Amino acid sequence: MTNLHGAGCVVTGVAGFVGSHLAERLVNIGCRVVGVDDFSSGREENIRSLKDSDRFALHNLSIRENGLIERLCDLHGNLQFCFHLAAIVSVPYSMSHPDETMDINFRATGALIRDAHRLGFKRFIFAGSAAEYGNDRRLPLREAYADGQTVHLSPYGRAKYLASTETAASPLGVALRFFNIYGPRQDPGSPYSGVISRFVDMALERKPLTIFGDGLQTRDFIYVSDVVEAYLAAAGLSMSNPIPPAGIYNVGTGQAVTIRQLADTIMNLAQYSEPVRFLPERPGDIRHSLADVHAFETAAGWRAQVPLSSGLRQTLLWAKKAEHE
Ligand code: UD2
Repeated sequence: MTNLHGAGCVVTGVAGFVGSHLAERLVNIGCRVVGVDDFSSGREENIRSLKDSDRFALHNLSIRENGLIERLCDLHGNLQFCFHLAAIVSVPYSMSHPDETMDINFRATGALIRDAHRLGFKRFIFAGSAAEYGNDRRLPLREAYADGQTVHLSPYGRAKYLASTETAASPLGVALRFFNIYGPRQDPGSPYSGVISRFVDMALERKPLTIFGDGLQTRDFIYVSDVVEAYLAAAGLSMSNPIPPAGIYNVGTGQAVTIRQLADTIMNLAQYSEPVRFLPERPGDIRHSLADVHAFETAAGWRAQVPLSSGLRQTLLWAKKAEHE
């Protein structure tokens, strides 16, 4: 078991949806967190509660900053874990800005991991994505299916794949391939925002939920607190779990849900029953996505705990509260 007292952690993308939840949890278990964000998509309000903690420091910097890790080590001393979440997160943006996406989502990651290794970090955990599988139809998706033959549907997917591969090649590297993450703080703001954040927003505004296509497409939705626990397990910071070897691991629930079922569940929980609106299928959408979760279960003893209905209830509660703030 790792002694948690004062373990020093870098979290890039700390003001993002997932980064802020991860940083809160790390601070709560007694770690020191050095957060980095350039606020290109992160938000101040996500880290409001962290700012008062004497175990949290924030740097408004890009991950492309030369010598970033060394500078943070000079300022804060004894840093051992790097959780690298900062990235261009929009797939459409990656299509119109492929070079910038490669630079930030792939090359900058390589530089960070090399520096972390040189400076004696214990672990470097990278936020990979189900987009690394392209449109592979062999479900459930196993880690080995993404390889040199995979056709990626966007520079986002390609860059995540290259960065995961480079991470896993390092002795301290663990890449977690996240399926569809949802939960409080996910921004419903654009047509490409996560479907759950959009449906929750529409249900609370009493607007019809919009389904692209026939709604029989499926996804593997994972709640943000399960994702945070997966990060801790990957770092060896989970109390009783084995420390997984360097590598690439899927993080999902292993359960497929149709978009129609999802819409019904959200409307039920929100006590709202307007008929849904069917719109044309979204160009480039994949039909089904489902994680094979055995590898991480075996290596780290991790398994998703939060049932979809509970996660949705929490998300709705948060969104209702946020409406009134
Ligand atoms: C996810 C990622 C995307 C990329 C992709 C790779 C999110 C938010 N998006 O896209 O960035 O990594 O995976 O596979 O994690 N839908 C509706 N109505 C709506 C919104 C969405 O029917 O108002 C449908 C959408 O057409 C899709 C499904 O819901 O079939 C899920 O959409 P999504 O954008 O949440 O996630 P996904 O898996 O398409």
